[in-house]
Amino acid sequence: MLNSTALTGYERDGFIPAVDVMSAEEALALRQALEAFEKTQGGQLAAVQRSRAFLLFSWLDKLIRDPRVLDPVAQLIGPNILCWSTIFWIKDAGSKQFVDWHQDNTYWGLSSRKVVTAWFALSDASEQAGCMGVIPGTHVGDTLTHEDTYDENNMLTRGQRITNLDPSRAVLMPLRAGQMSLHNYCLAHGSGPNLSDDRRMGVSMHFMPPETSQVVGSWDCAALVRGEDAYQHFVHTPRPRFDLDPEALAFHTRAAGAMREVLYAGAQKNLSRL
Ligand SMILES: O=C(O)CCC(=O)C(=O)O
Repeated sequence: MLNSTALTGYERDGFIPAVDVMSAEEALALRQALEAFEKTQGGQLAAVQRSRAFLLFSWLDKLIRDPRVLDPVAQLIGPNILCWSTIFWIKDAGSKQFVDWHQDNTYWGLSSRKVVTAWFALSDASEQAGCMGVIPGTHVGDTLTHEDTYDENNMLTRGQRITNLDPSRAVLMPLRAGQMSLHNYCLAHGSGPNLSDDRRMGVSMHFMPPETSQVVGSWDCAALVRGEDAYQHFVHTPRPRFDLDPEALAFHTRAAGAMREVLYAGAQKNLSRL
């Protein structure tokens, strides 16, 4: 559970840098499950497999419901919790890929400011490996101006970036495999390239209270992972009984498509990065 210092820090700064979730061995088993899947298809995840993969992999379906993840999240957003999406963030060793400074509330179409991202490390995300950094306090006040650059190495859907930001205020959030960071999705965040000799592998899980609604997309879904949903603004997703369960797989096609529609709304180009 989060202590009062962490909770006060979250209110003031918009993030909590490192929370222990599980041992490095347990996290390694999840990494191995993902890498075994990559092997079966002869290479990295396809873009569409990066998003909402809790509908594809039963280990990820379990992670978004794991009390070690949800107990701290409940302290931040309350007892009733929907998981809007998950996204894999994998930077191979030595790759030039980076994530420019951005605020997720600018393009997720969600009505609430109370959305929290739990970024879980499947491998060590050190400073050298390009861990995430945040700009404290940017989760309150006006949203900052963004521009779409379509930069080929920027992993964001449109290669977006905040135009006028002082990166000297950044705080880095290195994580060991098995830890997670928590940040409010209105907080400016980003990450540099992976200069280590191992893959930097993480999955972000995006949790929201059920009063949230989708204001951009025409149809959207979410997993009810704890408590009750008195609002029913999102269609509840099915659970995969096993990896690539055909029923959940068919739902994933629609769910990933709906998310892509939201993320690319109003963009000049669709780079199909998710
Ligand atoms: O993995 C990264 O470096 C960035 C992740 C991110 O932007 C997010 O979780 O919202």
